[in-house]
Amino acid sequence: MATASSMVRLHRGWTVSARDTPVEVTGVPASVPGCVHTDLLAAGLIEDPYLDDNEDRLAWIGRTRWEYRTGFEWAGPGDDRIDLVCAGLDTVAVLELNGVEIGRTANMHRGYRFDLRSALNHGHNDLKITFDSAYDYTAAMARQVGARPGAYDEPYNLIRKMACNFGWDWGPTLVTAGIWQPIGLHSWSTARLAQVRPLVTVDGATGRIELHVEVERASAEALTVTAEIDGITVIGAVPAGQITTVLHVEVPDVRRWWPRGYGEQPLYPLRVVLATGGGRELGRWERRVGFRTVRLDTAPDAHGTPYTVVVNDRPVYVKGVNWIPDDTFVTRITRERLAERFQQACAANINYLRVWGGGRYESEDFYELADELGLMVGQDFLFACAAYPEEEPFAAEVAAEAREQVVRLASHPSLVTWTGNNENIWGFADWGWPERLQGRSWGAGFYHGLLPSIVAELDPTRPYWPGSPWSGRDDLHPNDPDHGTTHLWEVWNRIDYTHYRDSVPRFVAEFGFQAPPAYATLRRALRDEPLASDSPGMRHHQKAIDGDLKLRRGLDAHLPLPADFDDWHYLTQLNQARAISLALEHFRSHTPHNMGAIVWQLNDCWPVTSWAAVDGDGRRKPLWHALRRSFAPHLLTIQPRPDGPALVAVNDTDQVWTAQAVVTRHGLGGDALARTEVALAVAPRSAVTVPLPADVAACGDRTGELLRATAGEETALWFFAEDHEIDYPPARYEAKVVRGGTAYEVTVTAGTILRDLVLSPDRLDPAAQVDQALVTLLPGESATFTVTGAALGDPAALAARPVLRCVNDIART
Ligand code: BMA
Repeated sequence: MATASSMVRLHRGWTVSARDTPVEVTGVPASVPGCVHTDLLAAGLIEDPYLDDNEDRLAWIGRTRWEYRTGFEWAGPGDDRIDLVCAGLDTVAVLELNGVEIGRTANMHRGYRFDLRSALNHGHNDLKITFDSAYDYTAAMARQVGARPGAYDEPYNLIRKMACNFGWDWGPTLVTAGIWQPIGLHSWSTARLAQVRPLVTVDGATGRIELHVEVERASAEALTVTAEIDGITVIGAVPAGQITTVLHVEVPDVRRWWPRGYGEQPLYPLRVVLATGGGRELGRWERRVGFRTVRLDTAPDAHGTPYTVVVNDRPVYVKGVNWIPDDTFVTRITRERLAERFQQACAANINYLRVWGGGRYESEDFYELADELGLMVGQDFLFACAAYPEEEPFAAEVAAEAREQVVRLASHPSLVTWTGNNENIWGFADWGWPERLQGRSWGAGFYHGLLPSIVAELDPTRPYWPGSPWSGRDDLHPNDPDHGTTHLWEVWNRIDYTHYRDSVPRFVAEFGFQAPPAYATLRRALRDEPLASDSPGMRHHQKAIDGDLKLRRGLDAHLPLPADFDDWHYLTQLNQARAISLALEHFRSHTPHNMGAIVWQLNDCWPVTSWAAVDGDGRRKPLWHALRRSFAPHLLTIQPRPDGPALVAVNDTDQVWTAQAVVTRHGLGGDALARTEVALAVAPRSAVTVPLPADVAACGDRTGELLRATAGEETALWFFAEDHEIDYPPARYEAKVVRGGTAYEVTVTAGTILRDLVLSPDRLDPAAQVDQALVTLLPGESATFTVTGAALGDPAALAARPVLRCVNDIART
C-alpha cells in the first residue's frame, strides 16, 4: 500500500570539484542552493570578486566544468514514484545517480523533475551534477545556429541564463554555475499536483477565481480537487484517467487589492488540495491571492498612443524604478534583503518595479513582498540588448520557460504586465543588426508570436506588451516618445539633462544618470590610495562606455569644477539627483499626457559607479532623497513654460489638494524682491499649472536671484542660472550637534545661502544614515538632519567638511 507523498531536501553534504584549475578544487564543501563563486570564496580559495580588480583574475571560473556531488541514504517507502526535483540549475548540467545519467538541463530559468526509479539504490546513493562551462555551451550554439549581434561582446544571447551574469554596463563578468534553487526528493503515489493556475479577477464586489489544476498520475483512479478561500469551499473531480480540471470559485464581498497610494492590499489565503476519491490527501498548494483587474489603456488619442496602467478601472500614474538582481550571486539575496530594498523603494514614494529582462524571473519572496506592499511589478521576459536565435534548442526552451513562469507568477496581484524583452526591437531598428544578421532570426517571433500567445493562453488576466520600448505598431519607430513606452538614453550618452524637457513622452520605461556609490561603499570595496575619480579601483568599478567622461560632461554644464575627490564625489552625486529630479518633475507636470516614469535603476548588484539610487552595499545615494521628493504624492515644482517659469502642483492622491501657495523672488542674500500668492485647489490625480506674474517671474539679475515657492509642507526652487555661473558667497553657517538617544540631531543655521546641503555620515561610520539630503537654505533659515546608526568619537565632525557639504563650499577657481 502506498504512503502519503513526502519531500526531502537534499541540501547537505555537497562538495564541488574541478580539474586543471589555477587553484586546486577537490571536494570543497558547497552550499546548496548556491554557486561556485561563493563556494570558492567561503573556502578561502579566491579573493572576494567584488573588491578592487579581483574580478579580472577570476574569469577561469566561468570557463571551467564543475562537478557537484552529494550522497544520501534511501530507505525507500514503497511509493509509486521517486523524483529528483530541481527548482533551478545554473545552467548546462548532466545529472547522474549512482553513475546512471538521469537527465540533462540547459536553462537556468526552468525547474526540472527527474524520475529516479531506474537508478535509485535502497541504501546509499551518489548524486553527481556536472555543470559545463557556459562558454563551451555558447561556443557550440554559435556553431549550430550562428552568433547574433548584441550590445556587449559576450554570448549571453546563446544560452538561457541570466544575461547580466556575463557582465553589463553596471555589473561584473562573473559567470556562475551551481544548484541555484532548492533541490530535493519527492516520493509520491497515485497522483500529484503538477500545476495550479489561479486566474484571479473581480467583478463588482465578487471575486472570481478560475482555477486550472493539472495532475500527474501514477495510477488511473478518480481524484478530487478542493479549493478553499475565505470560508468558501469548491470541490471538483478529476475523473479516472484524466489529468486536468477547472474549478470556478466565487468569493462575495471581497475587498479589492490596490497599488500603494490607491488603497489597501488585502490578500486572501487560497488552498488547493488534491485527494483520492476516498479522501486521502495527495498534495496541497497554498498562496495568497488579491482581487483586482488590470489592463493597459493604449487606445490612440489626438497626441499618439498612451500607455496607461489601469488597475480596478482606475488609471494609475506609474512612479517606477527599474530593478536588477540585487547581487550578481543571486543566491545571497535573502527575503530580508529584498524587504529592506522594498522599504527603501516605498519610502521614496515608488509604486512600481520593472524587473528588467537581463536578470531573472523574480522570486516568490520578491512577489510576495510586492503583493503585501502594493508595489506593482512589470516583469520582462528574459531577453535583453541582443538579437536572440529562434532556432532549436532555443524555441523549445523559451516556450517551456515562459509557460512555467507565467503559471508560477499567476497568483500574484502585484504582477501587472508581462513585457517581451528589453531593447531588442529597438536594437533591431537602430543598432545595425539587420546587416549583421543577414536574414537570420533575431527574436521577433518570440516577442510578437510565441510569448503573447502563451500569456493569452495561460494568463489572459494580464496584459502583454512586446518590448520595452515599444510604440504599439510595427509601422512606428519602437522608441517613439509619442507612442507607448520609451527609453530616453540620449541624455547621459550624448546630451545635457535639460534636454529631458524636449518632449513629453507618454510613458518612460528607462532613463537614468550615473553617480558613484556612497563613500563608505567605495572604501570597503577599494584599496586605492588616494581615491581619485580615475584611480585604478574606481576605473575598474565603472563599467559604462566613457562613463567618467559623461559624468564630467554633466558636471561641466552645471556645477563648479571639483578641486579634489571629495568635491567630485559630492558634485557627481548631486548632479545625478538633479538630472533625475528635473526629468521626473517635467514628466509629472504633464500628467495625464505622461502616465509614468521608470527610473533606471533602483539598485546595484555590487559596489559600482552606476545609475542606481541605492548602491551595491544598500546605501542610499542623494538620488534616493531626490526620488522621494519628486515622486511625492503632492509635488510642487517650478517648470519653464513658453512665457517663463510657472508653478505646477501635482496631486497624486484621492483628495483635493488645497493650499495657499506663495512664490517669492529672492536675492541670494535672502531678501524678497517680489512675491505672489495663489490659492491652490488641485483635483485628485491631476496637475495644475499656474503662470506667474511678470514681476515675480522675470529676474533682474539672473545669476543673483532665485524663485522659491511654498505650499503647506512642499517647496520648489528655481534658479535662473547654472551653479557654475552663480557667484555664491563662501558657505557660512552655525551647526549644533545634539545627541538624543541613539541619534544625532545636526541643526544647521545658514549665515549665507547654502545650496544643496548633503550630510554623508557614512564617512564617519559605515553604519550611519541620515534622514534628508539636498536641502537649500536662505540666510537665517535652519534645517535639522537626523543621523541614526552612528557610533561617533567626534560628533562635531558631522557638521564639517567633508561630511557636510554644499555647492558654495566648492573652492572657486
Ligand atoms: C539600458 C538598460 C540596460 C543598461 C542601461 C544603462 O540599455 O536596458 O541594459 O544597463 O540602459 O546603459
